Amino acid sequence: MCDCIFCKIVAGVIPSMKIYEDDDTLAFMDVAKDVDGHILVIPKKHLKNIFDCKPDTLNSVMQTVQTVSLHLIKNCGYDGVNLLNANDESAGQSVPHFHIHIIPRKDNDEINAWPNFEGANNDINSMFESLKMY
Ligand code: DGP
Repeated sequence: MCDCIFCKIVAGVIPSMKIYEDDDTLAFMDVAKDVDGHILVIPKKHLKNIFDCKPDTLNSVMQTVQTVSLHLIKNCGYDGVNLLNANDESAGQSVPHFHIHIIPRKDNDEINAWPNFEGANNDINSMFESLKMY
């Protein structure tokens, strides 16, 4: 087996608290204990991050993200969710198996789930020129 924590969770070698599962994806509690209800959604197949995923995988992962998020809203008393995702070590990815974090939110819960960026260094027009795809 590949030496990946999340592959071991998929295989049942490492226990996890499963929230939802289907043929292609798994949603389980994140062990970080950083915020109430922190959930991860992963593809069962080992793919490092979004750069490696084919459209079918992205589709199935995002469908599970939506299914779990709607469950949080309809059945668990939450009002919204933040979705967080890091791709590559440069972006802060610590587990090299693609995953989306779901952070359940309630009105006025005062959770800071959005980065406090320090401000852009470059003019938006020069950034647009360097980033545009056509
Ligand atoms: P990231 O830094 O975006 O790659 O997030 C990785 C997350 O994985 C982090 O929030 C903690 C979580 N995590 C790491 N090891 C385990 C584990 O063994 N079980 C569970 N449930 N979560 C884990």
